[in-house]
This record gives sequence, structure tokens and C-alpha cells, in this order.
Amino acid sequence: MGKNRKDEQLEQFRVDDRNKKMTTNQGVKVSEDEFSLKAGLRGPTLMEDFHFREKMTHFDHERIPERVVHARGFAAHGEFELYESMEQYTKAGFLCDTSMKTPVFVRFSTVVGSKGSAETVRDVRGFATKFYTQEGNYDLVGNNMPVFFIQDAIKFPDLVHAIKPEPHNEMPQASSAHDTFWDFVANNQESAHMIMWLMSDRGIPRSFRMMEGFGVHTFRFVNAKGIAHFVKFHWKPVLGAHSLVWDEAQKISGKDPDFHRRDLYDSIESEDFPEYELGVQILAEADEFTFDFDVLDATKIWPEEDVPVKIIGKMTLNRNVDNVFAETEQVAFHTGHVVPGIDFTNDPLLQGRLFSYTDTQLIRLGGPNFHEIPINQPVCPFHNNQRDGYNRMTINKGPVSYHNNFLASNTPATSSPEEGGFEHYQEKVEGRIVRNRSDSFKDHFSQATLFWNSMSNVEKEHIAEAFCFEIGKVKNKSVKQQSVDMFANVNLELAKVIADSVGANPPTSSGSAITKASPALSQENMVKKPSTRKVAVIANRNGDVNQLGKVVQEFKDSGLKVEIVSDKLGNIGTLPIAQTFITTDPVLYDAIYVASMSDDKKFKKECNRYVMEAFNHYKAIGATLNAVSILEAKKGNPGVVNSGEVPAFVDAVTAHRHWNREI
Ligand code: HDD
Repeated sequence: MGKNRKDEQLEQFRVDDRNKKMTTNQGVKVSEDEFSLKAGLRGPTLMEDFHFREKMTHFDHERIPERVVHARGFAAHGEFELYESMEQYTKAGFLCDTSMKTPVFVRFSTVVGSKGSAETVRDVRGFATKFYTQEGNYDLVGNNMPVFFIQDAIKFPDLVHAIKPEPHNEMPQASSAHDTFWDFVANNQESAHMIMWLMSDRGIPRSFRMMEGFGVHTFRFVNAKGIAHFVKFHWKPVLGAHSLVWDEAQKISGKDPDFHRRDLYDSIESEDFPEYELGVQILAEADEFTFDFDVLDATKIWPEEDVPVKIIGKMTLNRNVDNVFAETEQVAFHTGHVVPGIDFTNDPLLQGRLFSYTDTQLIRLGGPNFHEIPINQPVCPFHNNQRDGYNRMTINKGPVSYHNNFLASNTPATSSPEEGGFEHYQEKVEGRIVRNRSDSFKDHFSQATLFWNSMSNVEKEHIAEAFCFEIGKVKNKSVKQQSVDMFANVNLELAKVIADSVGANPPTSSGSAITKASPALSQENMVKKPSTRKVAVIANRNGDVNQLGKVVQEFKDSGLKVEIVSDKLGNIGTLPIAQTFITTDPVLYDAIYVASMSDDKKFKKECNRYVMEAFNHYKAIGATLNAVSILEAKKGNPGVVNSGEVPAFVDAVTAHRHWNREI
């Protein structure tokens, strides 16, 4: 794969320490790295041991503050290709020129947990993309849910304080299932729609590769003639959006807290590159007031059936980072990083974000020069009169660092819009200075009900169970009751189920009259492919080698990922056993196939455990004919393939989950 411009730029900063002599940071060769300098063999350590001092000081300062939200994240490099020019709507070069490949860097994250927390918790996922365009960096700092908890950025600190671990005992970690969060929800009811998303299967994605991404806000496209349109951005994963089940997600948190990053990393290493198509919903300015919601309200979607999503390009993630700290930890995203042709709107949530992101980098990355960190540098030239500050790397030459000037012929010079200078959209604004919000922001429940109405029965069951779990964890009786009463405005039946489960009184509200649904919101309607679904092939070390080889090959030919699991490591014929029953776990696979059984009691017990766990999580299970006895108890259930037939099993895996089982 050829290097793109960003990769070439990063190459200047890469260092390979292998096969080199060890030196201090001053370049002095080090003669000894195991013993500090002492006065006498058993004497005190000497202050003059500059190597010890330097090594220790650097170590003592290795950590930087984790992100206040989205601390746990994982990133990869890639490229964006445009299918069709958007010139009609925007002058952004990377959205006009279909011959251009734009380097990108994408960081996925959970929101609430600390940097070391588990990845399959119920949470929103961050989906932040930095486009290194020829006209500067453009950051699309989105989430895997298209709406947000609050409408005005001034409430963000309150939201985050409420959802983070409670300050008196720092519990629970990476979870919204506690009193302060539900107290916030019930007393800030604009959160209703987002809570429906959070309680849905979208809160527990199967993989970063199988999540949608959303810019959330309404942004503006501006074309070369200065004409603007409203726009919402969508990322659509080529593999479709899919989820875990809650019991599985909780178990994975213990079995493999790195589950999502491992999945992303491994896919890229094995060249199963994650792909996402970029979609836009475009709205003429004249249509701003044609909806029963306000387009500036970040708690609202534009239903795809009303405003279709136009697919305009594809992003492929094709390279893992070289160093997680240097790249993933130090990357600085900002909603304010825009390029000519993309502009903001008056969404009060977006407006507040425009302040917060630079501010947070100042503390996190230690000063105003974080744009010089290699991962953050644009790939186009950048010049201005900003100088100095902590960790300044650039050596700006000459005496002039001000504008206007004569001594440098008034350079660096500004550019007219025709020359590519950024020109803010000249929106006409008028009004009184007020601390308030428009009445058009006050309907908090219609779209929450729209979301509920759009779910399949199984998805509805999952949402209800998630509510019962979360509110069930709340200790304060009144907060429980307030939460139940609040969601009666979304759906009365849902609220009754929650009330019954958490010991609250049944709600007295009359429920919602909204009947509209948006089928595009249900993950049941998304594309399902066998590609990269991970199968554990359980095999006895003394089993039929040829048959195993054949099955494994046929699975791979169908696009499945295969790991052979047995009681001990080693080889079966030439095939390596990747895992033992104890080094891995059924929750880490999408399907289980028993290729050969053993008479060994322990083997049988473990095999049974794998099959039962997969069964309970609605996954495909199969067995070759000589191992079919293991499926006896479950035969006849959907997704249980006891014929040994590979195509039937692959079909069962392609269906992902078989909800219609007797569990
Ligand atoms: Fe934010 C990080 C996404 C609202 C303030 N946010 C952050 C990240 C993502 C989002 C993906 C992680 C970026 C990375 O990987 O480095 N945030 C969103 C979305 C929002 C949103 C989609 C609503 C539409 N955020 C939001 C508000 C504020 C912030 C209203 C404050 C006014 N967000 C931050 C922050 C963070 C951040 C405190 C923490 C670390 C960082 O910025 O770099 O500034």
C-alpha cells in the first residue's frame, strides 16, 4: 500500500530504537542501565547520576490527564474516497474532487469510563474523524447515536457529573446505572430521546466496525456561490450496525476488556479493512421550518424516510497506529476544525462545543502548541503570527510576527474567499439577548416514541430489560418513580413493565399518541453478512484431521474468521489450535461449531458449556455428524445446525442471532 500524505508526514517523526545504542536524551552513550551510581557497593545513591535522574524524571511525568469524557478510545488511520462531487452544495475540496483520496484518522471511544475501563459497557460510542484535507483539517466529531442528551452546552458539565462515578465513593465505573444519572434524566427531560437510544442495542455494539456514526448537529454546506444548505452527516458501516446481547456484553467486560480494540486491530492487521460510507441529509434553507421539530435541536433526528440519506463516499481504515500514546492519546479533535464549504449553525449545543474542545486540549496536552504534535498537523502548509508557548517546536525565522507589516511585505498574507480564505456564512441574525430557549425545542417525547415505535419486538424487549436493569440499580425510591413516570410519556406499556420490575407504582400518565415509525432506525432492517463473523471450531486433538481441514477452509471461503479451540494447545495435523477452553470463552465468538468430540469427561463438559452459552445468546451453533450428540437437547431450535452441513451453518451465522428460541 502506498503512503498517503499524512503517512509521509508522520514518517519524519518515526523512530525505530531496535539495534541501536542506548543513549541519554542528550545523546550520551549509556554504559550501565541496571545499577544506580553509588558511593561504595552498599553505599547511598549519588545525586550526580544524571542517567538515573533523567530516566526517573521522565518516567515520573509519563502520564497526562485522561480526557474528561471519551477517555477510553482506540484509533486507526485510513482514507476517504468521494463517489460523487458535492460541488452543488459545498466548496469543500475533499467533497468536490472524486479523484482525491483524503487521509483520515478515526478515534472510537466510550464516553463514561476511565482510560482503563472495559469496552463493552452500555454507553454511547464516540466516532471522531479527522480528515487531513488540502485546505486544512476537518474534524467530524460524532457519536454512534444521532441525538444527544441535552439541547444546550451549558448543561454538559451537569450531565457528565451525573453520569460519571458518584464522587463520594467513585462508583460505579463506566455505567449509567446509578442514582445521580437517573436523577439527572428525570429532572432534565430533554434527555428522553437519547435515553431510548442508550437503552437500546445501540448502547452495546458488537464491534466498532459495525456501528453507524452521526455528526448529530445540523451543520451547513456552503457552495462557491455562497448558497447554503443544512446538512446532517452519517457514517454507514458496510457490514451493517449490529450489537451484543446484554448478558454477553457484561461477561466480555471481564473475559476481554479490550474486546472492541482487539477486534479493530486484528481486522486491520488481517486486511479485513473496516469500511464506512459517508451519507448526507441535505435540506434547503427555505425548508427550515417545515418540520414539527426544530432543526437546530440536537435531541432530534431527521427521519430518513422524510429526508433521505444520500451516500457520497467511503472511508476505509487500513492502518493501525505505530504508537498509541503518540497518536491515539495525543490526537486533538475539535468541532471548530472546519474547512471552507462547511460551516456551523446556531444549534446551542454545537455553539458550546466550539469553545470546549480547544480549552480541554490546553490542559490535556499542556499548552497552545498541540497542533504541532505530528498526529494533529495538517498536511497542507500552515503559517501565521502565533509564537512561543510551552513545547514550541517550529523555529519561525525572521523578526516579524505581527500583522499588518511592511518588513515582510505584509506576509503571511490573508486570502480572499476566491483564493481559499475561510469566510463565515453571512447568516442574518436578530433578536434580544436572552437566557432562554425557543418553544420549538420543548417537545421532548414525540421522537422518543418514534424511536420506540420503530423497534422490532425483540429490540423493544431489550430496551425494556435495559431500563429494568438501570432503574433497578437506583436506590432512591423517588428517583425510580420519577423515571418511570417520565417514560410513560414515551410508551405506557414500557413504563408499566419498568414499574413492575423496579418496585415503583404504575404510571398514571395516559401515554403517547404518536404512531409514526421510522423503519431505518431498527437494526433488524440492516444488512447482515457472514464476513468476519468469528467462529470457534471446537476440535478434539485426535479427531479427523481431513474433515477439520475441509470445514475450516469452507468457513474461511465464506468469509468467516475461524479459531480452533480444544482442551490443550498444539496442532491438529498442520492446523494450529489457537485457544484452549480456558484461554478463551464462548462469549468471544459469533458462533460455535463442534468439528469433533472426545470421550474425555472434561472435554465434553467444556464443549457443552460453549454450546449452551452460545445457545443462550441466540448464536448459530453447529456440529459435524459424529459430534452431533452435543446438540441433541437443542435440536429443532432456529440456528442449531445438526446436519453437519457447512452451507446451512454459514447461513445460520449470516443471520447473526436467532431470537426465536426456547430459552
Ligand atoms: Fe464531546 C470529547 C462527541 C457534546 C465536550 N466528544 C468528545 C469525543 C467525541 C465527542 C467523539 C472524543 C474525541 C476523541 O476521540 O478525542 N461530544 C460529542 C458529541 C456531542 C458532544 C457527538 C454532541 C452532539 N462534548 C459535547 C458537549 C461538550 C463536549 C456539549 C461541551 C460543551 N467532548 C467535550 C470535551 C472532550 C469531548 C470535554 C473531552 C476530550 C476532548 O474533548 O478532546 O471537550
